[in-house]
Amino acid sequence: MLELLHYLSEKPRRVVITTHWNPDGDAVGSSLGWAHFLRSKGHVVRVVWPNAPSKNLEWIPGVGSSLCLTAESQTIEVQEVISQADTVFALDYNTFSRVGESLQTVLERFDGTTVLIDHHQQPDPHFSIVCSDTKKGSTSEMIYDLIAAEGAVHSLSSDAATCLLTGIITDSGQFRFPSTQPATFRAAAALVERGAEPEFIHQSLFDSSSVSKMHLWGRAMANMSFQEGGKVAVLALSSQDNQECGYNKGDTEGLVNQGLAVQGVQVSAFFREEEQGVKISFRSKGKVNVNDFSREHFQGGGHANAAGGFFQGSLAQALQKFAKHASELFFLILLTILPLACSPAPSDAREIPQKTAEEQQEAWIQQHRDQLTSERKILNQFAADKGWKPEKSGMGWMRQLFEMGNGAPIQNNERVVLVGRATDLKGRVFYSFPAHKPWELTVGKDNAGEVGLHQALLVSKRGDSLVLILPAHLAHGVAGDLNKIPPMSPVVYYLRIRY
Ligand SMILES: [Mn+2]
Repeated sequence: MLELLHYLSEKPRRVVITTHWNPDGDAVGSSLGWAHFLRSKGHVVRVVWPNAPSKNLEWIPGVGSSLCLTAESQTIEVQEVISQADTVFALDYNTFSRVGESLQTVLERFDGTTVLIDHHQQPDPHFSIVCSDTKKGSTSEMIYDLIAAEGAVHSLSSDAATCLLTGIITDSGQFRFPSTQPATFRAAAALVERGAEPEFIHQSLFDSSSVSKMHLWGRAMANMSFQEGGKVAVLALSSQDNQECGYNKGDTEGLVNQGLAVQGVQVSAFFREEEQGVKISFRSKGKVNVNDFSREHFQGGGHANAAGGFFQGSLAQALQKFAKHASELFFLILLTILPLACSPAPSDAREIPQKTAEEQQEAWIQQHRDQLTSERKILNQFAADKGWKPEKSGMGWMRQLFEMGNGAPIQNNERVVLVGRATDLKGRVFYSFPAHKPWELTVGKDNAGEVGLHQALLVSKRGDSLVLILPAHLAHGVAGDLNKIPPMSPVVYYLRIRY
């Protein structure tokens, strides 16, 4: 942050401020708020959006003025403006691929200073200056913090204050999401003091619904369905729904939150069918991480509690895929919390005294989550390298069937006899149990064998030949088996189950 303030104080810069595709309240609010401020400090500023903001944002001070350009419709002008700039800001997105193909190409060729200011996870490190804070509820709040750090809040115009408060209100879900902190309210209070009017902003944002929007929301809510014992709400609009209700861009923004309004719901998923596929929004409460889930299954991402996604195919196929994986949303929480139980107290706890216990725990959880994610990638790659397409369980183990047996499905408490070996990912053998010395165990009961092994046996049949890939936490975890399997080691089982 200081690096950026220093950079801006050196001399007036020629600045272009960009945001993500389909700029929302935070993207428009932060880019224009920042633009108004930088202009007042003597910099030459243009705002470039990949495409036009939706209709309910057109009242934001600066929208429609010569300050702003839209890359989709003003391609040549945008190229010119960027080629003349010495500084490009990327606001409210984490990597250039979020701006749409044509603007992305222009930005990637830009050879001046690039500055990222964003609160999304996984910021691209390739910017000249990176201001990333994934704990912040909005980029607009980050912009406010920058201006406050400069000691310049008193110089904010009411237009700039209105822009920034708009971004804070929209991205915090009106001060409701967990990222809403005391600092958020302090920023909001200061912006109101600088002339932003909450009533005007709220009315402009929320009391401007079109008839088509009301009909679409009504239809989606009337058909809302529930999964996972009422913990997951599903909202969906087919192409036919959109056509019949006269869908306009922006009509379904915020609709996904309606699912969370139902008692007991922890995850809301909204699917909207488009020509090219299905656009998906996820929202969650508490520790349920929809960012990981969407990355894994729906080519998307975002924040832990709010993420987007996409599915290539029909609405029915997207819903089917979601139903198949929905239970993982809750397993992922278990996976991140369970390993904590056996973690040693981190030695850096004393070295970072400014972290509260809660922040420390957040950091551990995030660390475990990252470990699990990278392990999952390694295991997926391992299977892909072998040319396998294993079925994947919600818990994280994978099972590749080579030959299906004719025997009965295996039940809990049954005795099974296994022939094969257990290895690491490089094929080094931990244990082998050849035909003359097979391994006998009782399913679901024996201490012998790992959780993942028992689970996989319960979906197998006598006579099956299979490979089972277990991530470390479902094998012997942080300790290893204190014999041949080292700590934190995935285990691969090559197995034949005897009749
Ligand atoms: Mn944002």
